Amino acid sequence: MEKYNFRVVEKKWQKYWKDSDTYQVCDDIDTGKEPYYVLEMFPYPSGRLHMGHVRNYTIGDVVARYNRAKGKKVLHPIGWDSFGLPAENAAIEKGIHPKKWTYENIAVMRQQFQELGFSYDWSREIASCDPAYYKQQQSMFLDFLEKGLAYQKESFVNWDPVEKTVLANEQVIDGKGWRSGALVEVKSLKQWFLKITQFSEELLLDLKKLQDWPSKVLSMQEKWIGKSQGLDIKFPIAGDEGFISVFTTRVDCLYGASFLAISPKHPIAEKLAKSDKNIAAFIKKCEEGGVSEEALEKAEKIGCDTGIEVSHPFDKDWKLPVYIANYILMDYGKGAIFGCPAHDQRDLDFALKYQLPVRPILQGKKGRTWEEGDKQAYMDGVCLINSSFLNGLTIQEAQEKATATLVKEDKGRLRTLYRLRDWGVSRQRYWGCPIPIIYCENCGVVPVPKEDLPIILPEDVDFSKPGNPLNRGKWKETNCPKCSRKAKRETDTFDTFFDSSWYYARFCDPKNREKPFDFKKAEYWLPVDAYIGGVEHAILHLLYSRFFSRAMVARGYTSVKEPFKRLLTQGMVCHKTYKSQAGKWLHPSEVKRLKDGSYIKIDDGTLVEVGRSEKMSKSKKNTVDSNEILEIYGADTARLFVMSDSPSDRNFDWSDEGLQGSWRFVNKVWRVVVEGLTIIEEGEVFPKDSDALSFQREINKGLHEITRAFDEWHFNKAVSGLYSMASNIQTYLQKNRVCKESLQKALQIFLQVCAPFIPHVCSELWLKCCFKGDIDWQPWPQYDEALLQSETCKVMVQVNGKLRGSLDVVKTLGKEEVQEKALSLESVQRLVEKKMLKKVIYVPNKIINIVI
Ligand code: ANZ
Ligand code: ZN
Repeated sequence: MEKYNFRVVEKKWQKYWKDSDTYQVCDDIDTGKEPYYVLEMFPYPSGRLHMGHVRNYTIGDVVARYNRAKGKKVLHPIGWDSFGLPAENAAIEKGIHPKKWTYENIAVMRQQFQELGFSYDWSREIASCDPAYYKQQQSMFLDFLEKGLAYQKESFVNWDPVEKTVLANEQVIDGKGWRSGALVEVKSLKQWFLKITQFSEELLLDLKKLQDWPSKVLSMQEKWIGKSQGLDIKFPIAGDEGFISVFTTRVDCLYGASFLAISPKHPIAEKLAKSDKNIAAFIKKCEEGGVSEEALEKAEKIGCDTGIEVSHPFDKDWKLPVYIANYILMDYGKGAIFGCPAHDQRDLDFALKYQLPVRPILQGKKGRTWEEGDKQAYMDGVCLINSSFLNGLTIQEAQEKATATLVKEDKGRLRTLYRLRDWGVSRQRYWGCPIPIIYCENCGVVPVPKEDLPIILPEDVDFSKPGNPLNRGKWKETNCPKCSRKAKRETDTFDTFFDSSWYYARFCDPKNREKPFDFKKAEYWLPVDAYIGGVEHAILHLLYSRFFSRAMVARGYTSVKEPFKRLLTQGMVCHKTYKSQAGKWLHPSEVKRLKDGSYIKIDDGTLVEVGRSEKMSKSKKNTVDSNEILEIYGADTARLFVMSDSPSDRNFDWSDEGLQGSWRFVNKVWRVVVEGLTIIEEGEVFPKDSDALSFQREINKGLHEITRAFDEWHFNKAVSGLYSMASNIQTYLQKNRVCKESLQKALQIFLQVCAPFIPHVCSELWLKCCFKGDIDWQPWPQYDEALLQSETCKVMVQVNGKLRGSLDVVKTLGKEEVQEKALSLESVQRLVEKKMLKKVIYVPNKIINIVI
């Protein structure tokens, strides 16, 4: 038998798909087919396809191919999320222009995608760094501006005082600049914002509609939006007319208050800093380490006494000190809190550090509560103590009573807060979409007129100095569109999340020069039916896209509010880690597994320490090179392997044994089908006997299970279904009376269910079998419900009334066939030999008695 040569076959089909634009879809709306839009989160063109990519894009491709076979008209596009920091870093480190670096990487990755046999409509390819794309983005920004969905305000950035440049959050490492190592400071700049908070409630409520999203993602979004219902409470300042307001969700804890803390950016703190050097120095210290939330979380909790005192709202003689504390955010609630140390860990840490009183006011079971000396806040309290008129109440009751009292006395006001903040989209970076704004001394902030778009990023820029090169060159010098006087361009560019928030809609109409996309085309394709990507995008990217769709609805671009109907967040691709005796990470190619299961370092034979499986990463050297895998095993094996092992939303463990298994399966598919084909072409003709029938039943049952697994996106189950089907066919081929018709039907089904995973080998075999047409356009095989019902049953076999054996038969089998099967049993044959049969009695599905 001719051996399967994936190298020739895969190349051949990839060329065929490319040359014949197999997967291109048109927008003519009335083809009668149902549209189905499959999208994988478009990749950043880093230039290196890693296994996480391979898995992600294979999942999408399997979904696309399956739905095509299901008779849907499938839109399956791809593009490049091609603005961003790594391109700039390459420019700084290697002297390559970001554009050149980006487009070279795109070329490499495009080729790799083609070599994996992904069924993309390449005619729709887009790149976010292409002016044709970002022109529409700039135009959309101007529309948002006009609607009040975009605005400008002062906001804080990370500032590297040595390089004199703004740093992205990811360039701040342990509070220091990534290149200079200088302690990062906080600097205030005017920046552009998108008004995502306008939709806070809607974005929260509509999560309920997303029934085909993983519940984990839904709850992450819910937390991020962070709706809190609480109270603003006024604390009168002692010896002053004014008061300090705090926001609390725990008004029941008021009798446990022992201090107030305000944010370093609170107006009172800023005012004090003007006349008090210590306070000014403290505030400056709080700004070290940058603005990212992570930096704030990590920072040690520190405070500074303001000397101010406030009265307790329930007792005007009870005075509380006011501190400035670094853990209070200015842009949440009132930028101030009351601390209740006994029952809140942060407050307790703070109180212990500054020797503030700790007053337990909540009691748990058996009368327990916080005790002097406890370093942990007491969190199990259910009922109030030490709380005057609230004593004995449950938390819930105390909240209601305290709220009623405060509201009545006009000391408190109910408030709903969202954690969600407006989205700052300005980045002080070069490689991004220019923000279409001009600053004129005369006219102020002037939006670029739409007819002047796109504002193209200049290519002639200098990376030899730190900072944003747009700030240096001539590019920013321009004339005011209103008064024609000299003016300056906005030199900030958009956050790249802006680019990725609407690309899904652009794919519906990627070549449109007039507008972002045509309304009708978007209505036809949107929402995306299946969206596939990494769980790391569970919050920001998805939330921004959900905001964008709403903003686009507000501007009449589309009517679709929820962009992604069904979401799959794939798990990570993991691999064992290896360490040398010297504690250095080793790449899998540097180690060898011995028969006893231990590992040695290949070059010196020393023992290797094997660590647990972790996400593949360059730093731990536990990566596998996708090019190498494609070279040695081919695309089908790689595709099958990444789909086979675990459910797609779980982590996946890479193992050589697993890879080998997939390789063997691809070759088995080839062997089984070629062998079957030989029988069909050259074998004798046999009728559909009981073997054939039970074979048909097995295939039908397999088809049913595989189809269900596809529908439920349980791809690993589908793969194991393929394995069983292959074995069933193999077993049947070994029979000596093979029914050609049944075999042919089985082969056809088998190839079709395998094709979404391993399209190259299946396309080739389909052609070899002379089944009509391309396998891609074959309707998904229908399983037979009736056949599914017809389970097998056990029939007892008697000779002259004595039990001699039993048979497993399909319930629908007739007497003749059961008789034939019974007679072929060895135990029966011995007795019957050449004797005449007097009579055969068959009680269907129960018993057959042969009388001799
Ligand atoms: C007193 C208290 C006692 C609180 C207690 C909590 C536990 P969520 O649910 O996230 O809205 N808080 C309010 N404004 C803050 C700010 N600007 N920066 C930091 N923390 C702030 O959280 C509401 C709680 O977060 C509020 O309730 C307040 O502390 C704190 F045992 O008030 B609480
Ligand atoms: Zn002007």
